[in-house]
This record gives sequence, structure tokens and C-alpha cells, in this order.
Amino acid sequence: MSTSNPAADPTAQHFDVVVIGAGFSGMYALHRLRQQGRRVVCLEAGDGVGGTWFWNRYPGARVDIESMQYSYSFDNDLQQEWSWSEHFSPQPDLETYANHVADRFELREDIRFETRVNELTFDEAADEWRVGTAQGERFVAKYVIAATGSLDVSNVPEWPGLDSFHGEAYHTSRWPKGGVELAGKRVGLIGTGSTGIQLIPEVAAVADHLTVFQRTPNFSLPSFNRELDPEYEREWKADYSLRRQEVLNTHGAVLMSNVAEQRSIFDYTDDEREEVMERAWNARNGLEFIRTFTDTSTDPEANEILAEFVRNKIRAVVDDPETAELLCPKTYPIGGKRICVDSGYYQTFNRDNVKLVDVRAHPIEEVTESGIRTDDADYELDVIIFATGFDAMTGSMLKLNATGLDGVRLADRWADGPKTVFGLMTADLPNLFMVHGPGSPSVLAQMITTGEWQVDWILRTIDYLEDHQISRFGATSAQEDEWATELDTVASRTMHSKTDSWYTGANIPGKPRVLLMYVGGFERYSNWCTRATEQEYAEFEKK
Ligand code: N01
Repeated sequence: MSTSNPAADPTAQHFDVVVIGAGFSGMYALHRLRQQGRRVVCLEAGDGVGGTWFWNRYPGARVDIESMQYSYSFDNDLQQEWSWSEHFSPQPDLETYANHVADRFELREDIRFETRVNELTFDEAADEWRVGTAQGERFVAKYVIAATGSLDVSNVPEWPGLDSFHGEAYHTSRWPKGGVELAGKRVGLIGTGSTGIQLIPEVAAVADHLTVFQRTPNFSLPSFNRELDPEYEREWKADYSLRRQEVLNTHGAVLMSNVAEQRSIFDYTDDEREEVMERAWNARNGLEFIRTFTDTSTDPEANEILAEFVRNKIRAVVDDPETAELLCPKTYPIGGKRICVDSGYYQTFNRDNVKLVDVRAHPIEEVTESGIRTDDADYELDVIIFATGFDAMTGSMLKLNATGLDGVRLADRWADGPKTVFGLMTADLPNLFMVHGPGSPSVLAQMITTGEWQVDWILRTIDYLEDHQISRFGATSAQEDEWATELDTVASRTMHSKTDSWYTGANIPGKPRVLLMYVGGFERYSNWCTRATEQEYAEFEKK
């Protein structure tokens, strides 16, 4: 590989590739680049590996994809020897797994922990990136791979008085490693997304009192989490490699069980479809329930039938009818926002120590010294938990403060929403690759396996560039336009773009409203990327 010139910046540390982030994709990129003999360093802001599963350590944090699938596929010995304890892994198991992988492949020696990248500048004279960190270190590399995560930058709304609160306050994605003592305390929790829904039952079980501040209710399905069935594990391991391949030919990079009827909801009489929905509900397959019929994600009338079935499940669990109605989503289609899965969420509202507050009707006005003030009441609290989500998909990229060709800032290029090619590259920032970037399937496909796939695409591309002695490689605006057209084409078939959520940036005031991920399915996505490789990157700019 043509390496960078140390004489140009003698105090900087020089590498072929800088990988940003030691989550699952960053760790895999590091491993493969080392195998290829590249000089590589991985810069990680945290003091441990695992990315999302390092930061989000709140009680109840758990993945909603089954453990046998939500794991690395790149090493057969690893996948045969590793055993998961639960069907859906909790955060501690995922963090343990990430640490095991880091140790097994001796990754730590090339990871710089507690090193947050806060500046990326492309040096046009040398065709290499200058990388600065908050700790004052400087790195230089021809290539940068940003494996910075889709959900990394926490969102805490700017309520007046935030700093005045005398109690403890935590955002769920920065939960202290030692845990938080909640016993005997009055806790207020804001937010009822996937995170809040997982955390609320755990808090209610230990706190003296829990007040849940809900603005928009979510559809949540029971996870039916359980110990991993050894027979099921044996079946998977017997043909793991084949199944991993099959996964890549599916929409969400997940193999589904066979409960889905794969027919229109209107093919059934009212009674028949109740029976089909009941069977799918009881099949204990978590998120799969939403795929029971072919048309509920595209036809509003079909969607409403499924939504009402789920609302009736909520009404059947929650004792107080007023609370039950508040918990029933009625303003958007089921599946428009990301579906949640839970362990006892709705049951929690039958407890005497839990109160649901509707902050749509009575918005939070300020945080006070002693709690939260809405427009009609004061809530005295010892602890406030912000389960208020993330500046998703673009937040972590923009935090890198990247500047590309002709001094163009990424923040300016993306001022009206991100523009990318396959979510892997963006014009004017050559030699910079993203994993799970905006415009890729990211959170809509199983992220470990598709992260491996994207890293493989990037590494194949780097091989090509080195073999052909190309020093500068970048996407063009014309390609971005073409990809934007494809993004719009597939988006128009779903309800995501019509629903306000973090998928569309609608959760962050002032953020452009754009559907941030590719909803055409992983198989279709990977065909686009593979075609580009087969055509020897004909549309990309090369120098
Ligand atoms: O974040 P969210 P999350 N006033 O943005 C509320 C993944 N994940 O951390 O809907 C009052 O979904 C906001 O209300 P509203 C998964 O992909 C996965 O929960 O904007 N409330 C909402 O209720 C998930 O989708 C897993 O009206 C305010 C909540 O805060 C993604 O992470 C587990 C407010 C934020 O919900 C994000 O989930 C956990 C305000 N000003 C997370 N601002 C699993 O694998 C925000 N809210 C299972």
C-alpha cells in the first residue's frame, strides 16, 4: 500500500487506515485490515469495546433480534464455540461477547480507547486524511472508515432549568457502569420508545415510585424472551454457514420462522384473520408478528386492522381503562415507527407505584430544582431518566467535523439532509467510508451481519484502489442524486416516511425531515453495491 508521508506531519501518527469506533463493525474492520497486512488503528471514544452495547447499559437493555442471528459470522470456530444463554440477548451478554471477540483476535493492541475523534480534514496535496482527537492526538491515513454507529449522539431536549435539578439525572445511553441505586427513590422517566419500554418495568420493580412522562405511545409486542433452547442452538450450528448466506438474501437480513401466512389480510374473513393474528401473536417470535400479512405495511386499511388487534391486546392487559387508552397509539400506523418489543411493559402500569402522565396534553415546561413541571402540575423527583433517544444516523458523522475537497464541510453538504451513495460514501469527502451510514439499510437490517458485509465491500474497494494505484476515490453528486431517487422510490411504498420518528429526523427540532435509511431491503441494497464493484466503480471519481 502507498503509505502516507511522515515527513509532512512528523508529530502525527501515520497509518494506512484509521477506523473510528470499536463497535461490532469497527472491530470487524480492524480485524480484517490487520489480516490483510494494512497498518491500521481503531480510535474509540469509550473505554471498552461493543459500541451500542458498551454505552446502552441501562437495566433491561436487550436486542430484539434472536441471539443465534445477532452475532458475527466471519469465523466459524467463533460461531460454533460461542453459546448464548437467552433467545434475545441482554446487554451484559452482548458486551461480554464483544470483549471475548476483542480478546480472541487480540484487537485491543490496535484500539486506542478514550480517544474521541473531533476533526477530520482531507489533505488534497497528499490525498490523505488528517484526524484530530479531543485528547489532542493527531493521526494521518489514506483511508478513514467511520464505524460510528447509527444511535450514538444522545438527545436531551433543551428544557429550561435542566442544570438546576438537585437530584440525579441520566440519559439511558450514558448509564453509569456501576448502575444507579433507585431503591426507595421517586423516579421520573421521560420517553416511551424502545429504550423507555425496556427500562420502565425494571425501574418500577425497585423504585419507591415511578412517573412515566409519555408524549407519544408506541406499539410494543411481547418478546417472549426465554432461555435459549439447546436443540434450537444445535439446529442452527449444524448449518450455520448456509444460514448466514441465506440471511443476506432476505429483506431484513434475518431468517424468519414460518408463522407468517404471507397473504393479504383481506384474503380472510373477520374471524379467520383474528385467528391468524392470534396464532402469530402466540408464536413467540417478537418482531415477526408485524410481517404476518403482505399488505399491512403498505395499505393503511390493512394496517389499521393489525393496529387495532394490538390495541386490544393493550386494553386486555392494562386494568385502568383511561391509562390503557393513553397507551394505545392512534396517530400513526403500526410499523411506521420502529416496533418495540418488551418484557412486561404494559403490565407495569397495573402497579400501585407507577403513574402515566400525558405530556402531549400537558407538555413539560421546565425542570425545576426538585423535579419536573408540566403546564398543569409539579412532580417531585429524586432521579430523572431521559429515555429521549438520539440524533440518529447523521449525528455521529457530523460530530467528526469533517472537511473535504475545497474546504467543503460535511455539515454544510448535509444541511438539507444527508446525501450519500449506498450510505457508504458521500461526495467531496474522498477515501472516507461509512458503515451503516445514512442511506444504507442500517437499523432496518440485522446490523452485525450487514456491517460485516459493508466492511467487506469497503475492503474490496480499498484492494481495488491499491491494485490500480488510485490515490483519490470518491462518490459524485450525480451518483448521490441517483441513490436519492432509489431511496425515494422504495420509501414511497412504506409508511416510514409518512410517520414522525427518529427514522425521519422528526425527533430533533430543526433537523431536516428525510427518511434516513434505505427501506428497499438488504438483498436489493447489496445488489446495487455489488453492481458498482463489478463495473469497476465506473461512476465513482478516481485519481
Ligand atoms: O429513542 P426514541 P429510544 N418531550 O427516539 C420521547 C433502538 N433500540 O432510545 O415519540 C417528551 O425511539 C419521544 O416521544 P415522541 C431502536 O432502533 C433498540 O427509545 O417523540 N418526550 C419518545 O417516546 C429504537 O427505535 C432496542 O413523541 C420526548 C422517546 O422520547 C432506537 O434505539 C432497545 C421529547 C424517544 O424514543 C431509539 O430508541 C432500545 C420531549 N421533548 C433502543 N423528546 C432493542 O434492540 C423525545 N421524547 C430492543
